[in-house]
Amino acid sequence: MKITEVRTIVTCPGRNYVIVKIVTDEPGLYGVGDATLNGRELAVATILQEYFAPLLIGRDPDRIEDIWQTLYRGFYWKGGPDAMTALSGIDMALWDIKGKRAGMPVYALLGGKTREGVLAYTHAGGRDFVEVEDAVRQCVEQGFKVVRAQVAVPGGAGTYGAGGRMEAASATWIHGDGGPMPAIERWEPSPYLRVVPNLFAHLRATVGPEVELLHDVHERLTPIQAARLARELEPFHLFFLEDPLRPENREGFRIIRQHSTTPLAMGELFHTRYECLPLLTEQLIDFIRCDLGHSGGITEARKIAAVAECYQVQTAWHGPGDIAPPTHAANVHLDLALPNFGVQEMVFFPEIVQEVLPGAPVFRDGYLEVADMPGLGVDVNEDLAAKYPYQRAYLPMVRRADGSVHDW
Ligand code: KDG
Ligand code: MG
Repeated sequence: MKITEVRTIVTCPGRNYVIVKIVTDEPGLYGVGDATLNGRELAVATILQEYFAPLLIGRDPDRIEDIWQTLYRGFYWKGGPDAMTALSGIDMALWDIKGKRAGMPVYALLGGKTREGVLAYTHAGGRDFVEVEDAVRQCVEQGFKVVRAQVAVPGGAGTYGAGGRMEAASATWIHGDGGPMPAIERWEPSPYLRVVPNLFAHLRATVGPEVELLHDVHERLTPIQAARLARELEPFHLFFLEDPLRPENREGFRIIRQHSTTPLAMGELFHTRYECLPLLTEQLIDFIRCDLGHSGGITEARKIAAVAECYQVQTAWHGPGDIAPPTHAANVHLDLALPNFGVQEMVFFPEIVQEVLPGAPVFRDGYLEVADMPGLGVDVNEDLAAKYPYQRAYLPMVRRADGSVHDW
């Protein structure tokens, strides 16, 4: 069996997605993967088409590890989010082919199910505590046992990821004379540090102790600020506090750990196992949440999970709306097989995305399921995808009250 074509499909059915379709010389046998990197879609598409695709033509798609090593270690300049996203899309498509060829779902190839369903969480946000409370209640009614809660910060322009249940973190198009420009959000740590513990006090008082709650800091704090927040959140027993620090400052997690027992999660901005290592081996986090679409696909995530397992760290792979259904499906196939799975982030895709990219996991009573069909169970409708051409879009940018730039 040989790879005959690597197709890159860029489409925007509401937001931009980059899809990889790997075609083989076996009639009708192809694999589909996701290579979407929010705000850098065309850079990844160029890496796929100009650098990776020519190396794949004629290769045996069964040799996933060898192809992975070729596209990572084979290059002198390796890694980075753009190349790792391209590699992730290829990796998923190859696992899809392997499953289809074997007549087995990918989770079966990964060792088989260790659980019947995948515990899922989604987002509840609002402009004030009552709106967040209502959103959490709606999630609970829908069956969610774990909910992420975000509230707008008083005085801050922008929603800080608190735009509602189906929050679309990146779909910000502002058309100026030069085309779309990023929205600017304002950020000050003091109001944020005051409002978040009060939000969780309100939620525990109103929705009770049973629903598991978590919160995403979006890497905006300094180590000592994050330590204060983690300590002040202790009475509210968070499932985890996510991404308290920038990914560059892994040492800072030691300071948070010294001050608090609030469980910590990190990893959506990591691209390889090497970035995860110190947080795992020093037991500085409790959940590792790499993005399968940005860190090397199923092949790399399995290895990260295996190291995490040694330290009783559980997985919580990134699952927002800005990665396409094939990554969400890959998440759930891996979650079903992993012994140290923790929780899975998910979104409900709009109907049009489900038509262009069928096969997203299905949510039922708190858990995610994938269809019991060979491969990842995903596809791409290329004719429909072509009707939604790429549109340049930016994530919001963040500035302090004095006008200086801050991390998003
Ligand atoms: O592109 C940025 C989003 O993926 C990010 O804001 C989502 O932090 C996120 C999350 O936890 O889903
Ligand atoms: Mg996050």
